[in-house]
Amino acid sequence: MGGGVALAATPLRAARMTSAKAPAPWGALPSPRQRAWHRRETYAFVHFTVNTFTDKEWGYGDENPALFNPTDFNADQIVAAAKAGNLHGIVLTAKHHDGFCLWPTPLTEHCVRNSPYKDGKGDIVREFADACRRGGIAFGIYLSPWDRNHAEYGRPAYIEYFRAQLNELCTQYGTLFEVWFDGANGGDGYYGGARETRKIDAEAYYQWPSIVDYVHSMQPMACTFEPRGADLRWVGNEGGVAGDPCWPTMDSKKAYTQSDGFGGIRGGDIWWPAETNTSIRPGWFYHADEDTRVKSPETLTKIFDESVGRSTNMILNLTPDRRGRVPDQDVASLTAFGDALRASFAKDLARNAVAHASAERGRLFRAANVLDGQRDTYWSTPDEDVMPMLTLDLAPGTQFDLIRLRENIALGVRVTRFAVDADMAGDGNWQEIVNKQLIGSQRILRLAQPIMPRRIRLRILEAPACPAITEFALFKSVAPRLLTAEETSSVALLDRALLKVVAASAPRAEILFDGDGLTTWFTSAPGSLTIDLGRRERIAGFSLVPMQDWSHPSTPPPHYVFETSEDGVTWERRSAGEFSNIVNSRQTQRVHLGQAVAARQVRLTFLNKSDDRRQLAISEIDILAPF
Ligand code: FUL
Repeated sequence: MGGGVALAATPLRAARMTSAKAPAPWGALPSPRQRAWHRRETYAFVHFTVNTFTDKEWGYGDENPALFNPTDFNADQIVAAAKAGNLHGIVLTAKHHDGFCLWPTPLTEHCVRNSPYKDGKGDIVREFADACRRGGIAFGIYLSPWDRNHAEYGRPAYIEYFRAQLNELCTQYGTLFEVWFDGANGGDGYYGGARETRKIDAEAYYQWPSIVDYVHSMQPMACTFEPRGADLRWVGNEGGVAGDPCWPTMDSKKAYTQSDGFGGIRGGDIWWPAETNTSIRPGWFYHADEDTRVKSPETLTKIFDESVGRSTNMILNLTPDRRGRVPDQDVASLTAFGDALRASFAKDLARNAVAHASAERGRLFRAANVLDGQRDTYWSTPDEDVMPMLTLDLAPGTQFDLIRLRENIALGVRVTRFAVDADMAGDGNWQEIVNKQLIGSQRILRLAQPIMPRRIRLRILEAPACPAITEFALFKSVAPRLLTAEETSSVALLDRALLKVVAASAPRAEILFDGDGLTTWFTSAPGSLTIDLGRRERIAGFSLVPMQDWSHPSTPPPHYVFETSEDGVTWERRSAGEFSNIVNSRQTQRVHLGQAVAARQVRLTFLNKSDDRRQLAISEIDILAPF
């Protein structure tokens, strides 16, 4: 059992094998804090601040702290939602780009101390830290380096302020597992009243390695995110997908592009693994009009496969609402996703298999180690044997569709390419079912359908050093429960099925309501659109998704006029203005009327004051209901 085929023959050889030394590490290696981070696999982001109350994604920095007023904040509810979704930690936006601090810091007036929340005596960071500890999950913080409120942003005094903020957060809230520094940095903002654009050279301005050292001096196990010199890198997109493969190594001497972040660099000289981030909704903050756009448990499972399954960690953002709670439909999706994941990985079906290998390094490194559920025991081979094979003879009836492989990353990433083969009838007729690069901390392979072979084997096809495989596990997936219509429905938007275009400056305007962000309505400027709501409604405003294709020569509409009518004859102008930062950021735009109005029809006019020759391009429009 587990002994090598031709090994352990003579006492002399057996003695040599038992005392065989561990293989030498190969290539870049993770630090202890990175090794601990790799084991966390899935955790939550929480975006919650003044933006939650202004319905924005990026605050300008001039928001009144009095706006921050959750009516029923409950950190334990948010922790419970995270745990339902199998998320083992929370990274909280202690300060987003608008500069508002969720903790009562003496360093600025722009903080929760000056909000109505608990009469200015509240501390949201502490409530999260305590709830995480009570719930047995880890806690970390996001601190935006960009601060659109601070008068000194861009000058040396702001760096002192930023470090002092870090000092407070790293010394007053217990152990942190992660400190997140956002790459979005510099642009227009309030800046203490200057209301101007400030650009910085981030590397020179922050001196990131010294900030990373500063964090580690206070929080030795906290992994810092993103800038060069940090423990973790960005995966290069916010869609929740890592490259296949996504090497945990990078090249310290080369400039770093987004696509390097996606795939990593095989053989790179530094261990700088990717964290894969995405939000459970389209935005990072809560918007009532996204209540129907919560990612389904199936989508979350796909994100899990394409992040954790590719040796990265998954950070899934949750968006507490104005009460200060994760909304019901998000909890339903998280629970269905988490339940399916827990059930799928509950039982390793390979535990009763018999493992044998084409070579073993000795008894300490025998093939059976891949079945013992221990991360520090592993199968390895003599140094020169870099393309061995490990076979599992399965108990009859073993049916599975998930394969999980793990390397002992303390010894580096050793396997470059591997295959998995199945012998369905046990007659030596092997079929290759997987052929991939990279195992790393964890590789999960989901088969299109369950199989029930007699034997399965791992073949190392390419490697610069002998393998160190800690796990070869098999599971049978459990599909997430289907959510009911009630669990996913919302009241924040008018029913799109009732909306009718009655006049438009260009054809095909119906595709604005097709729910498909990839279809686009083009019109020359000024464009206009009259929509019949199907019946008299109370409405609170509208939202607009601009086209996302940056390579297209058209432009999102920079200006709008919004009118309503109760009879299609008399019109009232309700709002007009500029969409903030639409041309550069292409975020969803939301226009809220001061108070809800009755209407049967709405008319939108889109202007492009700067360049009338370019076509305007819009993907989606919704009419907001009062909430
Ligand atoms: C981005 C930010 O600009 C978003 O607002 C959000 O915080 C996301 C996680 O990172 O760069």
